[in-house]
Amino acid sequence: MKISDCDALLAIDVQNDFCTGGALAVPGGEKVVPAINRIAQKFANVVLTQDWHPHDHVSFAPNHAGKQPFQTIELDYGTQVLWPAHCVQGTSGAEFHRDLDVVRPSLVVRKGFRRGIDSYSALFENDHRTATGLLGYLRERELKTVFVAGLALDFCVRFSAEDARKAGLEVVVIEDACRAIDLDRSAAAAHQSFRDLGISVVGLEAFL
Ligand code: VGL
Ligand code: ZN
Repeated sequence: MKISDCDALLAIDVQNDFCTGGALAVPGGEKVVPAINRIAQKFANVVLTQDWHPHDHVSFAPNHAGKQPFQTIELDYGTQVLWPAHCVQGTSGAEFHRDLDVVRPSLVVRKGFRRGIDSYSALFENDHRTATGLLGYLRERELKTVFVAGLALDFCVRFSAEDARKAGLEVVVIEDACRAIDLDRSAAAAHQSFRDLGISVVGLEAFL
């Protein structure tokens, strides 16, 4: 695959809490780190996202009496999965994995920092209206294709890829550089959505 200056690599939420031993560990989450570091060498434009919640965030199960992690609640913007408390602002769980290359990226987008709304996507929060600013950045920088990798394939990678595609960008998900939570077949649902929306899925061999 030939990478051009109009391409961006978007590495989603490669943070301690999504890796082994973390508060919301994604199976094999840390395995994306060497893959992302290697691929990032090929890109002139690398963007990181960082899930960045206040301790009283609406998506945390412990903030809802009688609720357990992975149950859902209805909020005014729709159904919200309740998660274990994770990626709390300023904690070590919210830091990037220590081996992630944080030097090459030119932008870090924090998301999920409003108490009352979750943000899976790097572009829009879960109300699908509140912008993070990343779409404006991509447009102003005239970046046309977004390669997406990171955690978790079936939540933040999926929502980011969908929003970028719906905004008219070309989107390529680098499957081997992602890992899924896979709640209630959510990984299969993500793949179906990628097919429906014309989002490409490639493996690491595309970058050899
Ligand atoms: C994520 C659940 C809650 C993710 C973030 O990065 O996929 N999932 N917060
Ligand atoms: Zn989160």
